[in-house]
Amino acid sequence: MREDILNLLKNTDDFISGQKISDKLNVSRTSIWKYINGLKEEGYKIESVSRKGYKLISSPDVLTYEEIKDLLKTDYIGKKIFHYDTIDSTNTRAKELVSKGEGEGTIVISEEQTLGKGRLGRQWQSPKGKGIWMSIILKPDINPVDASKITQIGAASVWEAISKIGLKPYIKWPNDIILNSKKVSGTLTEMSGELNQINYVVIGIGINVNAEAEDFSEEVKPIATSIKAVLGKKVSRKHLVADILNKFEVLYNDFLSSGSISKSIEICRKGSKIIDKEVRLISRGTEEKVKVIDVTEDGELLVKDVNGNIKKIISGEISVRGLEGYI
Ligand code: BT5
Repeated sequence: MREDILNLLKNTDDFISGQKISDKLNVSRTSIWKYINGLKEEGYKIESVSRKGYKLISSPDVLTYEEIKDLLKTDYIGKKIFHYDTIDSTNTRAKELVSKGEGEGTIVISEEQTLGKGRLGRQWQSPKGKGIWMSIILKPDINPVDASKITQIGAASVWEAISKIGLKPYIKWPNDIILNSKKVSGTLTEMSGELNQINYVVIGIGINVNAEAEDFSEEVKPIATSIKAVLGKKVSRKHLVADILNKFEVLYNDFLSSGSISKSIEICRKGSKIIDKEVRLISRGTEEKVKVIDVTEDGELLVKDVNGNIKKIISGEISVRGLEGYI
């Protein structure tokens, strides 16, 4: 009923009377009043004028399906959104939901994560209402070794959406999005499957949208930034979510039909700043200095080591750092 009332308010430009809502939805006017108060508590600004009824003035920036649906151009990505106020990790929740039968395209979004996960057991700080903390459930019929390519599709989609705001992000292979030399977004792709079959892939995307420096720990502060910090003003999270999902579906469909992520790689190359640069590759405690040559059509990093040998590095358990520091 709450959704029905909200939909009526959204679809009416002017006031809608309590009587009209009552007739349409077959609900008492006292109940309507209660629902309206509930919506107001959630942050919807609703004007109530006697004899005229109710009018929706503005909606809160919450990442519920109702707030995002009108901005989506997708066929199946984001057609179902599980929204939480607070949760341990959207990736963990997404995996639980798949085991309960949730299918391709379902999204989990939380306003806050208390145990947000980075790669390799690292932590992802996810302050309340300040970012996009979301996971996409996918069930691609692909070879499990190709699952990591989906990270590149995610990174390309986020890069495009942030660029659309007018900023100049770049992609630090394989999963970081950087603004002004600091990390604004990261992607964590998790997979369950057997040797030659995928059960599911969960791609978790974290973006610092309206976060302030104080929202991060002392350790993360020097390397993290947010879109607001760089742009100098708040950004609508729901538009950003929709832009990412709209782009993601196009690139993911292309991958499924062609078997290639070349369209995403094109974006990753365009957005990459490490091509032609010397970097340190860090993996399981070992470090190697290499020169980056390219990102391959399959999403691997093509590098030249100190002995002049050319190697392909697959994402997975590797981190890339600049020679002087994080970037
Ligand atoms: C990542 O890991 O960059 C993947 C982050 C994925 C987060 C999303 S949010 C939705 C979904 N649900 C989850 O539980 N996770 C996903 P990695 O490359 O390992 O980077 C982690 C490192 O980035 C940490 O060790 C910190 O140094 C730093 N960090 C932590 N929180 C950050 C933040 N909010 N912004 C920038 N850097 C951060």
